Amino acid sequence: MRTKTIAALTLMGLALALPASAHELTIKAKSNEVKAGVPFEATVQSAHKFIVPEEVEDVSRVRAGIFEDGKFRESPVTGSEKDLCINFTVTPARDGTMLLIAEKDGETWCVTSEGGRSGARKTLEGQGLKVLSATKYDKYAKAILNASGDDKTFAAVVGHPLEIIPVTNPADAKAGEFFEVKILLNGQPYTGPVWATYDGFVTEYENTYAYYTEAESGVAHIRITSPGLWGVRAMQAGLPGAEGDYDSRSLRAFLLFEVK
Ligand SMILES: [Cu+2]
Repeated sequence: MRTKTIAALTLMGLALALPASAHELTIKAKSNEVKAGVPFEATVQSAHKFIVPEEVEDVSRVRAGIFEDGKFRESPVTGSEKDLCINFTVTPARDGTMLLIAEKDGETWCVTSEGGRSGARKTLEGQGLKVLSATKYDKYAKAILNASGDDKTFAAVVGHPLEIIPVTNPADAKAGEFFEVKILLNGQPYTGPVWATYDGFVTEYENTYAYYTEAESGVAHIRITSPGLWGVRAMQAGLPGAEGDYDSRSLRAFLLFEVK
């Protein structure tokens, strides 16, 4: 009886927990013109549909900026309830390819006897809730802008715990051809699912991607099928937790680039 109740609660909890956990963190630039010394505006988005802004993340948990000359230069971030995104501005030191990054230090999401709740396991237990599972969702996004033939900036490794790194220069990406990426999980080759999609592929349905493959020893190939803004996504669940706070950690990564 007790087992059945817990199973039912787990299912109910999962149903409640999944919508919140499936928000994806992406970056969208307001233009494609990169010029040294000229402020460049971009947004951090959180949504279930690719590149359709839906929710303003907690700005205290989001960092965004430019990755240049081997360093992350963080910019101030401002939430916009009107545009449902987080705005930031960077000023590149150089012309050429620019790499923008966004990171979300996720809150712990618990499946409890009362449904999905955010908060550390011990905090919620302290409130008398029965916590069935506690997961921390950390998210990372990179956007490559203004890629060009002789600029290797696109291949920079920024050091995110889960990171998608292009092997193919986005400047060479073409519809009908394969785009190769390298994926690292804590610096080691990642093996697991990879999704990809592009702006406009679908606007009607959530969590719907144009392409699926699996990375083998850190390598995945995505067949590009359209010009436009592309996003490649990988995720890893079940990483070690932190006693009392969360049982496991889940990582999401998104790589964005423009196909001409
Ligand atoms: Cu969600």
